[in-house]
Amino acid sequence: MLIIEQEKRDWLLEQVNSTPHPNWTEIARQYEEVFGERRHRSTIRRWVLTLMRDEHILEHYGEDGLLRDEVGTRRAKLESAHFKKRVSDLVNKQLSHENIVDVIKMSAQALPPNKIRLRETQKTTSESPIVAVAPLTDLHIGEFVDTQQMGGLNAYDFEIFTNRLFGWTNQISDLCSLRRSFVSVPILKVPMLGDMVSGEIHEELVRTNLDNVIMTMARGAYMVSQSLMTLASQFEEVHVDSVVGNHQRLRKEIYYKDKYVGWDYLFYQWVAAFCKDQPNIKFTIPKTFYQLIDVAGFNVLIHHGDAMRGSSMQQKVHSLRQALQPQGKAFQYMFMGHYHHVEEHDIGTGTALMCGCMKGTDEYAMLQGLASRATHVLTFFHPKYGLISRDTIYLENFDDERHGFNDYVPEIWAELIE
Ligand SMILES: [Mn+2]
Repeated sequence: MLIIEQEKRDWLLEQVNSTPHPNWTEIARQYEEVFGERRHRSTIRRWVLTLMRDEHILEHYGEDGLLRDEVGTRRAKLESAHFKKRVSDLVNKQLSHENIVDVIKMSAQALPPNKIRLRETQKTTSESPIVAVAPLTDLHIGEFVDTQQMGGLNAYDFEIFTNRLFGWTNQISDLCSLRRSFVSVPILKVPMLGDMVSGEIHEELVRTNLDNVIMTMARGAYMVSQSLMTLASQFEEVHVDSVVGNHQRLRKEIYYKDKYVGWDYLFYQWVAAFCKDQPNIKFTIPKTFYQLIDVAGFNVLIHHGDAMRGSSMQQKVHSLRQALQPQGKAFQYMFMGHYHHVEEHDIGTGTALMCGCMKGTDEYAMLQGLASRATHVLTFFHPKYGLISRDTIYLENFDDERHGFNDYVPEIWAELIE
């Protein structure tokens, strides 16, 4: 139950009852005008949704119902804290991370599968189908970037993340349709390159994150699953290959042993669990922090990019090649996240590509002189010519476009999909 003065309560409910599509930015602006308090639009939205829920319970179950709900909510919060502590305990005791993964696989209900409706190409002039590669990286879900401190350069919260993800989904779909006017695109690859949740590796993140890392991970995974399920209906196959980032780690200190143990790894497991009934999505979630994936016959090395710290890109690529090549793991391309911007390096056989970032510039990046836009890339691979094109997707374009995902998260996650 939300404790808020009656006057504000009535005013807020009045605003949303008068329109089927409330404009939260506008309501937040008017709220400040009427009550003289500045509240972020995501806060206003959360309040209103809670108030509407309370009203609904009161109407159907009376005061007792509200009380029961309050008790249930508190219990769920305690359980969430308890679960978090158990995760840390398990990890600290070096017990098997797989136990947690098993719990996720058993407890998560899958989203209902989507029908696969391939948009057939009318007449293709090219014999060889091409492969689309759309990395998802550095979502930093749960991080809050304050637009006021950023001077309006960027803003980030859960709602903006969801809007950007929805826009990304639609643009990937559009850009593939464009190609389909001349060639077929049966396979979509979505490498997930790490830093999916904000995590708690810095004190300032612990202080300013929007919610605890457990809820963030589950809600974020639920949104990403809906995005993948939407795309899966448009391709014969969708391959999701993942590597973990550096923000996923459970402790502030940097560790290299058991690097897979952390929030990204669990996030990927949640996404896979939500998508398990969709027959044409295949997940590869390894414990290694790099993967060689086959794209139209080319070897693409994917990793987060934090291993490339220090010396120049050319040197790092060279040493990786020297180590991997004798094992028959030669790579022609390399895809990374971590750098939070898009950049290409020619590495002789192809490209080392830094694939952007969903969060965009934050306070840290701006003050370190690393400002850039929130971008993602979409690339296409031809079986003979390799990477033949790269598109850039500017994600801030979707900030104010209301997404179409289901973002209602009940207190009990098992009821997530209803
Ligand atoms: Mn990052």
